[in-house]
Amino acid sequence: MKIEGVTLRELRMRLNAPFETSFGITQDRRILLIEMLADGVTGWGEITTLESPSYNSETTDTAWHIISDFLAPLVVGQNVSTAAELPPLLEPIRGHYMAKAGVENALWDVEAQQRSMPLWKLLGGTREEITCGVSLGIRENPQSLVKKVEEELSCGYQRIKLKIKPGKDLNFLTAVRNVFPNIVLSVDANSAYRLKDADHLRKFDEFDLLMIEQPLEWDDIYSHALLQPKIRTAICLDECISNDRHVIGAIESGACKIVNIKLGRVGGHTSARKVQDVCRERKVPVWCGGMLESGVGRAHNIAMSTLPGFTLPGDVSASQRYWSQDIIEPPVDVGPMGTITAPNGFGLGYNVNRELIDRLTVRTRSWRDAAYASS
Ligand code: OSB
Ligand code: MG
Repeated sequence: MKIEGVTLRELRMRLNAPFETSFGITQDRRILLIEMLADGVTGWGEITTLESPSYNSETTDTAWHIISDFLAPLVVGQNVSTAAELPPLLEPIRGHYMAKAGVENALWDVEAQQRSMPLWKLLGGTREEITCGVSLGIRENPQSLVKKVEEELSCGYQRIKLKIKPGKDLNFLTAVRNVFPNIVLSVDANSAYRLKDADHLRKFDEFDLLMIEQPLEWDDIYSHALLQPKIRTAICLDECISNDRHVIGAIESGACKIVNIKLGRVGGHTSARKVQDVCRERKVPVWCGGMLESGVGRAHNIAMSTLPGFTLPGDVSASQRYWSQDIIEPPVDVGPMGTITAPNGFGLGYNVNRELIDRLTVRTRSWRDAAYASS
């Protein structure tokens, strides 16, 4: 595949409702999309950064910079036989996993279309249907959270994850567990606690949680290895894991029993596949995390979630939970049993709504291989 051109755009999209985590509130998303042209075929990728460096160190603007000044000039004009050959070319650029993932994933979409296959099959996916959970933001009071949980359960979602932070944890958990004693429940702290809070975190054990996600520092695997033996609840790492080497260290040191794989955070489909292989070999369950994506990122998440290691429900849910109108057609829909059917169309398997994308776009930059510049 000869990479003929790359277009980078920034879209403004407003979430239907503000989403609160331990690090802040998000409603107005600044979403970057990559449109890649190779051998006459167009593929799409999404950069899953947030607007501020509060989840990890990347932002919409750092990704714009890295793609504009380094990644796009490097990839345009390259000739590769498969998208999996792209990551080694990007290796000289340190970090910036989400920026790289957006570029690599667009090429995976191209490759799947060229081979006349759904992307999920090209990746090696084995499940035609993926199971879905929801991630619920921190709310004003426990009663309103209970009401929200009830709504999501009535839509069929198979697992409820509650965002928590100090002062808004045990009280909210107690309220939800009292009303729903048997649901599959987990919590996500986004690094809001410290190892010295181990006695407090041990109190979560009585709520029979599927997992506690990323309780400690975003970049510290060792502190989680010290915490896990002190609590019964399984630790799941999110922020800490950027590649297969990290996940080997985390599992071997006992820092986690479950892994959240985010396609952007690990740098794209090639790395995500390696991370899930490492976990599967060690019998560690994985699931697909979310970053409040538009339909393009969501479609990539669905494809990844069909890989055999993804045995737990992910944070991949219906488009309508996020957007009044998604940028793909049809929007992602979740069935009454809380599942999404992997699409049969080639590539992502959803149509990208260019007209809507154009309307939402606030800036664009394009690179074209010199050999095609005049065409
Ligand atoms: O930690 O999983 C997280 C959203 C933004 C940043 C980090 C996280 C999240 C979510 C939402 O939990 C997942 C989603 O619904 O997309
Ligand atoms: Mg998380």
